[in-house]
Amino acid sequence: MTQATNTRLSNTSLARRAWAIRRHALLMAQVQGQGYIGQALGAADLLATSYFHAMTYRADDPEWEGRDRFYLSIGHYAIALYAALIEAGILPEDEIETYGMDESRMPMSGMAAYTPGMEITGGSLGHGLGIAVGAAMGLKRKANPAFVYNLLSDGELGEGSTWEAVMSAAQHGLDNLIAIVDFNDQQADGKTTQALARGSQSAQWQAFGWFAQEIDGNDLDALVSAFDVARNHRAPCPRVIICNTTMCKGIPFLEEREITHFVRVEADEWTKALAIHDANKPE
Ligand SMILES: Cc1ncc(C[n+]2csc(CCOP(=O)(O)OP(=O)(O)O)c2C)c(N)n1
Ligand SMILES: [Mg+2]
Repeated sequence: MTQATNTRLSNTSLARRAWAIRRHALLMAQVQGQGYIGQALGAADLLATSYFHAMTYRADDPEWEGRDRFYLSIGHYAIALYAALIEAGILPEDEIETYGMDESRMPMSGMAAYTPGMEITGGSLGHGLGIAVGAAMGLKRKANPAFVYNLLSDGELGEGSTWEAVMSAAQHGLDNLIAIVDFNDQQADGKTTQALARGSQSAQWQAFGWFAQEIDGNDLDALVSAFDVARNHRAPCPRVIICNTTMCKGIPFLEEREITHFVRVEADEWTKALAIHDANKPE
């Protein structure tokens, strides 16, 4: 009989989990010498909070019916989710060296068909929230109490299909749906706030009938509190946590780069990045 993983860790332990997620991602990016490492470093704290505080799942049975679902809209963030799945024991750590290679279960853009724990294929942006709405409706009809989490990016806020899904979730009162927006103020070749996602994000989601919180997405205390509040909120409406994050968080010489959507780094710089990271291991 497998046990439900329902780990509620202290914030010190969560910091260790986030550190380990960043390390797995750095090792994967090093295999290719390039990749979406900025996103993985930025989202590591919200992933640690999802997988080691908020979600219920069984590491040895990733398709267990009672699991909370984690839907990654943004296929290019796959490296970040692989790192979390490795840390959660759903993917084996020794597959890190296959990252992005032919026949690997960890291709650079996430594919549900190949990878345990990767619930949807999300390369074409703007579809994850719509899929999550359908799944949340289905779970309700089956009286399954699981939550559906959808991690979407600030770039996806410029997709009309995202806002159709936002309206639909509110219309159907999907209180089992929690959207997490990684608001890193980058969308490939410029700032999100200089494109379509301007103004108060929480006010916009609230106007559509959602319960919205906006937090520092690299602050574990704020994340834990926001996830708890989102899960326990009473009103019959969907919930969103807008996480303001810093791309490449924790590696200052990468944080300083102007364009961090796809990072290429020389071999000696990966070594330097890992050394900086390892020196900052939490107690
Ligand atoms: C429908 C669609 N349009 C365009 C793209 C090309 N594309 C890939 S990533 C990306 C940036 C999207 O913004 P965000 O996810 O916030 O980027 P990041 O924070 O990772 O830089 C774009 C435009 C795509 N994958 N799908
Ligand atoms: Mg972005």
